[in-house]
Amino acid sequence: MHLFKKVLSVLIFCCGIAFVQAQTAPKPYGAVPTERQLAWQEKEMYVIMHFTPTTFQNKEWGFGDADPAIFNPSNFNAKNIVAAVKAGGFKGITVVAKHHDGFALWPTHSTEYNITKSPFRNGKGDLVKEMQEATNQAGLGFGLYCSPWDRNNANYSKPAYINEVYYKQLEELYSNYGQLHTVFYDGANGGDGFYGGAKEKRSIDASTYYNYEKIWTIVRKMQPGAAIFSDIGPDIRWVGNESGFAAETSWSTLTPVSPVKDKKPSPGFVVEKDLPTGTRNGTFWTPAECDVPLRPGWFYHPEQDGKTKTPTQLLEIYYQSVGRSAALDLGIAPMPSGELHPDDIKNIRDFGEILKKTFAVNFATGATITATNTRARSKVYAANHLIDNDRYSYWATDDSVTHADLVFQLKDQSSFNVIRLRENIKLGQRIEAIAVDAWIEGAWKEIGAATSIGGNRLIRLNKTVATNKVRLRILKSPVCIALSDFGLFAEPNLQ
Ligand code: FUL
Repeated sequence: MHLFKKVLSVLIFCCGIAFVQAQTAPKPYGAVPTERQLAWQEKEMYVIMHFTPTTFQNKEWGFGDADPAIFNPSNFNAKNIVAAVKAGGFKGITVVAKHHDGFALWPTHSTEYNITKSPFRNGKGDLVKEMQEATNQAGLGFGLYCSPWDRNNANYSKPAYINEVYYKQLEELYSNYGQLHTVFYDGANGGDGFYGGAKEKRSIDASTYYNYEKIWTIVRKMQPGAAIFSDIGPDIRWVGNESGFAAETSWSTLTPVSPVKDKKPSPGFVVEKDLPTGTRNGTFWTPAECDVPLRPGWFYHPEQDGKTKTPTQLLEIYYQSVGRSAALDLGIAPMPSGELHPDDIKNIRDFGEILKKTFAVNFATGATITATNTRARSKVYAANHLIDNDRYSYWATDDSVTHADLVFQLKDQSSFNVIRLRENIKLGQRIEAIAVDAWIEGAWKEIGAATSIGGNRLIRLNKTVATNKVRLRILKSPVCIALSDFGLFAEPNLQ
């Protein structure tokens, strides 16, 4: 009787722990994303369009002295551009409303140097509006970039430019062009320019002149849904290069560091070498955006015809950006006619077709999954959440379990060469190392491995694997695991 009582109390105690854990989700780990950042993460790919008088001058950085009369595209049609972008699977379009040359593509009241002084739509045009309407009609997100550096304005580098011109431009743009999904802030700061005819070099202190704290307040107030991109976030960080790749180990958190001791980091003023990797256990949730032009330059140059990135090159970029939990922001550049070059349209479309085919079938769907541990043995955290279509339902382990194995008995013998993992990032970025094995000729064989996982990790294998059983080993995590997605896919040419 005595023994029976003891066993009973142990049993009650264990059930108690299991019950408590079943009721309690894992505690979030470190910095976590906001709703705005979650929405951004799901977008994965969007484009940024450069098209100003600089296009007509065949330059990359307009000096700020171009005659507005040269901005005269004969065949500009926003719908055609949007359709080409959509065919590539991109989910948004950011328009450069003003680049460093200072020319505003909307009828602004802040400067004379704007589209109403050009022949476009007989001086009655608003290119930003045309793009916004076409973008929203196609169901894509709209974003804006208004360069703080302005090589046209006579007052650039003085308070008058910032207070009477730049903030005003932001207010016009953020109130008249619908709900923005992202806004882009660039770190290019000062240098030589036209500056109202002064034609000189002007330097500013990037950490103070623009007063980014004020700018972020304007954005938050007027566009609360817009994810802010800059070298240091606050929502999305620059990845530190314009080649389109995040580091193999890329954390979604960052502790920005200033290049000068005792000064605050700011856009254009940060230790760049930290940006491709982010910071493990960084202070802020600040995942990376990889901005890279489709052609060698951000603007169209006829001599670069034939150098448009091919679908194969774009795929490489995709796996090293989107596949490393970053976003891909691809630069598109209309020709002076206002149209995209036929090669650009074709390569974007073909790239999109490959992606569509690749991710059409998940060979892990319908698998029977066995886990070495499931939190509180509860259905709430069961491994089958890894193969449902909910990005945030997840499999979790008990608090004390920081490595675990899962075996996926696939429904059928399958051939694949892409593996996808996603953590439930609402609980932070947890996992630090994983490996994947396939059951081949009666034994487990390692086929892939990765470090950081985060919101989206794609492992692209060099050859197709054929098997009916796959094992995922979570090797390292500082806290219990919260994984939401496991997928197996095949690129079309390898099927
Ligand atoms: C850079 C700019 O200087 C380029 O001209 C381009 O706009 C790119 C997207 O950002 O830093």
